[in-house]
This record gives sequence, C-alpha cells and structure tokens, in this order.
Amino acid sequence: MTITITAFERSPDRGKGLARDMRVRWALEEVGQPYDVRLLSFSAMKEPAHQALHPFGQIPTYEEGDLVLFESGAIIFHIAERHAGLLPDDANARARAITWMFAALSTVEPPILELANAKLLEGDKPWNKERLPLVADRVRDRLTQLSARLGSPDWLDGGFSAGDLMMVHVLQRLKPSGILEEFPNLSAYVARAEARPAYKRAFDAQLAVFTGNPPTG
Ligand code: GTB
Repeated sequence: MTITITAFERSPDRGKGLARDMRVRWALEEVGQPYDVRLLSFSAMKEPAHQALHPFGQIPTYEEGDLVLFESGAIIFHIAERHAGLLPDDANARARAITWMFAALSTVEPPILELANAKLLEGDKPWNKERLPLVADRVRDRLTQLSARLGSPDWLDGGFSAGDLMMVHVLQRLKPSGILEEFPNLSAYVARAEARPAYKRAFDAQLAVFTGNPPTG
C-alpha cells in the first residue's frame, strides 16, 4: 500500500532537515519502505482538507490506505511496529527503546523547543536577554543527564533503534545554538546517526525540495 506523508513546501530551515517530516522520512528509509510526499504551503496546512487529516493543521501526516496518522511520535511508532529494523525483537529491549522515544519527545524536546521559541518568537522582548540564559541552562541540565547516561556506547540501549532516531532528531534542533558541542559524546552520537545511509537518503530527499535536484540512485 502506498505511504504518503506531508512536508513543508517551503521549510523555514531551507532543507537542513529540522522539520519533523525528516524523522518520518528517516524511519521509512531505515525500514526500506518507499513513500510519496505531498508538499503543503502554510495556508494549505490550515485548509479543511488538511485539517481533516491533522487537527492542528501541521506537518507531518502519514497516510496508508484507510489509515491516517499525525504526531511524528505516533507515526514512527507505527512504522517501527510494522516493519523490522527500528525496534528490537526482545520484549524488554523493545519496551526500553519505546521508553527512549517517549523520553526524547516528553523530556528532552520541551526545553529545546523552549530555547528555539525564546530566540525566534521573543527575541525582541526587553526581558529576553535575561530569560535566554536561564532557558539555555535548562537545556544544559537535560543534556548533562543524557550525556551521563549515554556514556561511550554508540546508541542509547544496545543497537540503533527508534529511540535513537527520535533522540537524534530532537538534539539536531540544538545545532544553531552551539550547545550540543559542549557535550562531545552527544555530538559524536548525532554524527554517528547522520552517517547512517538511511539518514543520508532521507536528508537528501528533503533537501531536494529546496534545491530542485531529486536524489539519484
Ligand atoms: N508534535 C507534533 C509532531 O511531533 O508531529 C508537532 C508538529 C509540528 O510542530 N509541525 C510543525 C508545523 O507544522 C513543523 S515541524 N508547523 C506549522 C504550524 O504549526 O502552523 C517544526 C519545525 C518547523 C521548522 C523548523 N525549522 O525550520 O528549523 C524546525 C521544526
């Protein structure tokens, strides 16, 4: 059955892979599932046709036959449940990998988003100069804990999993801040993930939306 996802027609990051369709593309590449992409303008995302698929008028969505999903976490969990390659077979290891997906979305991503929003949406506020270091320190606190837990292994719990995919994509949002580089093992973790062939294919595909050069091969 054909899988169709939605993505920005014009992403504000101009193809740096930070928008959340990237995580879905990457998961589909990891499990070897082909997919189509429907590109949406900001206004089309708020039209009834898209809001019928996504109640909040956002990307990404995922369509597969009668099934329509939104929320990148739910989409990646669905892909990982139905195809081999992103969750271990052992039940306990699988539960731990899923725990890392939730940790990425519920515990690590919120302070990172708070920092991004503080820069993007509140930069002109007179109190921003005082608030920004506080928000950045909350990110550092989380990264200190994550860095301690990861230690020197390649991945968070055994082999690469959907938990790593989600965590890496969440951490990538920090790149413009320079904070990730303060944690060498986390920087290396992100670089290791970016070296995966599936990541590169997904990255090239989302970049092609901006360059107009479809990936070859
Ligand atoms: N919780 C949802 C999920 O995980 O799927 C959040 C989805 C979401 O935030 N979608 C964003 C969106 O549609 C795009 S990814 N925004 C438009 C709107 O809400 O009207 C967030 C994003 C956008 C741009 C960058 N960037 O350019 O760096 C990074 C991340």
